[in-house]
Amino acid sequence: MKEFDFPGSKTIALLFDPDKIQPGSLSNTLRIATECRTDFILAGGSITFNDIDDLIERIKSECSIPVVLFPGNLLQLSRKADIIMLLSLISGRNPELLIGSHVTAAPYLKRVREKLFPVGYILIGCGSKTSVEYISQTESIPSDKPEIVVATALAGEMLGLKMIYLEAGSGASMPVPHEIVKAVRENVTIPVAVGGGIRNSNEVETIYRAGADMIVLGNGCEKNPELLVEACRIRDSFRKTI
Ligand code: 1GP
Repeated sequence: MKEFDFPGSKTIALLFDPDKIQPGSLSNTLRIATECRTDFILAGGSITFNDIDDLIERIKSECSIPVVLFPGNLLQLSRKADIIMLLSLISGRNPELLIGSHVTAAPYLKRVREKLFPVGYILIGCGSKTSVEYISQTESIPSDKPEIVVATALAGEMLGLKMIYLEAGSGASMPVPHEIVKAVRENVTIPVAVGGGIRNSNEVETIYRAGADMIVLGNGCEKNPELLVEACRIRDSFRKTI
């Protein structure tokens, strides 16, 4: 397998949910993503109407950006991605999402061990209830309780997870507060990814400044590709200062 510097420092990941892609716009978004050197494409979503394999094949046929599987459920398992996030929903107490699904998936994933990347997935309550909260049947951590987020992230690191993903939820009314990103960054040594509800360049800059390594932008970039272009420009300016 080709070695990817995953997640790297100051990266932008563009998330495609197979159920939310606008017909006809994927090619254009991928062209823009390539032009602005988007680091990763994430593929996944909360429910499954459309086949994840089809989406990954299409992305790979149209661009060479590494594809990262971001599976919302067992129907979204695929060995076609370059990297597979093995997500543990550590903010919740749903045993299926802490170990049950992993047991079911392990024999299937055994053949692609080199692609696996274990991630501590932490939901932060940022406004109204999100799809991921409802579908996972878990409660997010309130955004005014940074100490609980930090303790959860620390536990994830101590258990051997390789990245913490702070998730406000797709379409969240506001992103994860920068104070939370900063508190987690100061307490764990593994990379920190942040996603959900990021809609403008100020938010991208604030979240990077708070210490995020990876910023995840969702399908909103299809409607507003300028956000992706701006986010990559901000990433480049942060990289120059590292
Ligand atoms: C969701 O973090 C991602 O898992 C992206 O969210 O669609 O709100 O950008 P948005």
